[in-house]
Amino acid sequence: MLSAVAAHHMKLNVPVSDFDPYAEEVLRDPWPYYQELREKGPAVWLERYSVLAFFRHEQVHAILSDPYTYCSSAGVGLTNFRTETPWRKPSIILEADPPEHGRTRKVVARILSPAWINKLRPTFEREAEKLVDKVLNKGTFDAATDFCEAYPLKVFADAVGLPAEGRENLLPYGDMVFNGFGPINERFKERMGTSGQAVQWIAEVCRRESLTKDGLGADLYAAADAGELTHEEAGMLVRTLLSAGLDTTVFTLCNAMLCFAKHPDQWETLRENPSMARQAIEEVLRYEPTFHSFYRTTTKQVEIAGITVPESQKVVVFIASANRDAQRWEDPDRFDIRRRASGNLAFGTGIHGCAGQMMARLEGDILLSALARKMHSIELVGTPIHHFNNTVRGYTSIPVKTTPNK
Ligand code: OVM
Repeated sequence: MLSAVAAHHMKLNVPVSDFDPYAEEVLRDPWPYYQELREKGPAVWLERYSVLAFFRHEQVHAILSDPYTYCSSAGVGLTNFRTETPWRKPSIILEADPPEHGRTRKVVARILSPAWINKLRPTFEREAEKLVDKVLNKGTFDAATDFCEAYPLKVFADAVGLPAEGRENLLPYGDMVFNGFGPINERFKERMGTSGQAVQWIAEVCRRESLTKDGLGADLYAAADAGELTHEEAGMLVRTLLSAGLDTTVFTLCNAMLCFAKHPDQWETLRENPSMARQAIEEVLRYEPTFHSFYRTTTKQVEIAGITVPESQKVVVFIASANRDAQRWEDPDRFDIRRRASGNLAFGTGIHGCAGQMMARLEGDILLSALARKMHSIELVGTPIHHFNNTVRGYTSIPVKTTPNK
């Protein structure tokens, strides 16, 4: 007799795989797995988790562009909020559907719009200069902790309006959030077990009284005063900024540093043309995206790439794999800052596309241009230590040696 799982994938008529996106060897180097899975067909049944997985750019893009069929309110992780209890109160922007989503998204989009955040540019630039001078002075340093963590923990946390004390809770909290989009595995449980204090601290600093009067947090509460949100919702959206805004940018900066340490010719190109910083960041996001996968849940039976997907089915899209799809990118496994990398799916796409992407690009652009003007070379002097997380990829340590420009 067929097992229920085997019967399920046969009904869907798609290849089945025992691929585990959360296994250590996959997290360490997912790229060969993604390639093999893209080649299997437009969709693959992951029997371990009973989800339908998409690895090609075409379907990933199509799914993210249709939020009515592929909804977020049942959770954008493996956990189905209709049948299981989420580990924290669902996000009122990420884990919400239209029309409710539109109201919160509109406010967040405004405070993170280019016009709004460009006010931050002078401060971000000043802090970048200071930090770059400091590490170049040291010569040998840990790019992950001394540089990639230090910058967002200073400038982004300041921009939100957080107190200086307690910021060591931010990365552990984010780590829990991003582990929480995967299965309730040992990795998640271990983090949960040690992060009670971080949850407590986050709840505390989301309150209006904890925030400065002139930050993004205060802007959210001002939107509540204006009647666009309730005050409780403003607090929930501060939690969104703190959940989504730190680990992501820290790891993206780590990935950028490692890309350039490993591709000195590309560093040479950027150093000769510091104005290429923004497009360089875009290629880092394509080639080594921080966010790897998230989920949607079907609201009705739907046909995609000739497959009939039943209602209430969890589907997982591998945005990182889409970024290396040879059907979409020429020579996808080559890191090349000269290519046109826009259209990559590192920030997702559609109505849930990253609301903070302009902030992320601003941080990356400013740091990379400061480095390009001041740093001659960067070289690994030890083995980077990978940070294992169910959803995001980054590092806890990147030992480097740099030389300044003459
Ligand atoms: C949120 C949230 C948390 C993590 C990530 C994210 C990528 C949003 O709490 O709304 O977007």
